[in-house]
Amino acid sequence: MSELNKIALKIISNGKGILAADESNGTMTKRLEAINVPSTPENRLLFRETILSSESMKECIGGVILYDETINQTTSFGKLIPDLISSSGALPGIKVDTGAKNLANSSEEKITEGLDGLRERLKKYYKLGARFTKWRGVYCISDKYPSKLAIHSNAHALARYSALVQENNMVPIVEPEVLMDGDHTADHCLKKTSEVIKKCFDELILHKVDLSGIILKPNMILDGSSSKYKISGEEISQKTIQCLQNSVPSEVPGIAFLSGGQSEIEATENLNLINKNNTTKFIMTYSYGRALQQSALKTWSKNTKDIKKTQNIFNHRVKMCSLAAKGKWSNELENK
Ligand code: 5MM
Repeated sequence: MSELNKIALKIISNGKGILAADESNGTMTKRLEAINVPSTPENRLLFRETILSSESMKECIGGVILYDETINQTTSFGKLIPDLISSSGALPGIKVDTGAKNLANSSEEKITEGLDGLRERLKKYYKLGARFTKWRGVYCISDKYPSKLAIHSNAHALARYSALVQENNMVPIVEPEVLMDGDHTADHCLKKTSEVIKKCFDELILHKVDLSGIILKPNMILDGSSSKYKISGEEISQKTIQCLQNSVPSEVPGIAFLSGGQSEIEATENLNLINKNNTTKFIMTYSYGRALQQSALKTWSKNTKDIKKTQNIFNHRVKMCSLAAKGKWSNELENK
């Protein structure tokens, strides 16, 4: 077993998953302004140190993805953020892409940037404690999109990123996100997501990436958010499993889904069904941003000093997701 494989398994085994707390300052500002909290470095830190100090971190979170600002911050009680994460038994991770920009010659689509100077940045992040990283490719979906150009160029970038990350002894999270926006059907999502993932693996293999030392972070197979169709959770789980079974090489240790705009309950319920019906050998867990933090953020905004109340909400959400990662979640436990 390679060192990278061990790290990947440590992050995602035994019902553990990933907390995606890597919102860039732009995104975090939108989230905080929506709850009438000024987006200052201090407030961004305060919310994050509150949830990162929660009890459920120990049992349910294997890794936390951070943004550059956060990995360099020290909590109000004097602990470095990466040390706070490690003290709960989880591994600190870092988002290393610099965002999705318009793709030349297909400007309605995006290409994720950040390869320039990446090798040097990775060394700096390793010293700060990071043991895994994240890069997100974003694909819009419609009759004509994602184009071959977007599928190819984002896969190429994800592979170059992954090779550099492994060269620096960290596990790359490979995140190709086919967005939920649109009126497409789940079958169209299945077709396009499969194409996107297959191309990512073609490129990862070409770039000699050790597939046993990565974690794939895909979207689930869903109807578009404005589609008139709404398939059942059972169908979501079956189509998602079918997609991954047919497009992910067997060496990959596990899959950690993004929530992509699903509600907290939808993301939990769908993950639970995926695990109940999982016929693959892949571990299937969560790498949620919004679906782990939304309620906690709302509660926190009402009284930022009531740390316990925010932590209780976060603990419940994380525990429900952890149960779902084992196929043991139920509505009764949700509402208990
Ligand atoms: C946490 O949000 C991340 C994106 O932040 P920026 O857009 O500000 O860079 C995002 O990559 C996230 O890690 C994944 O999309 C999963 O988050 P969700 O909310 O979809 O589970």
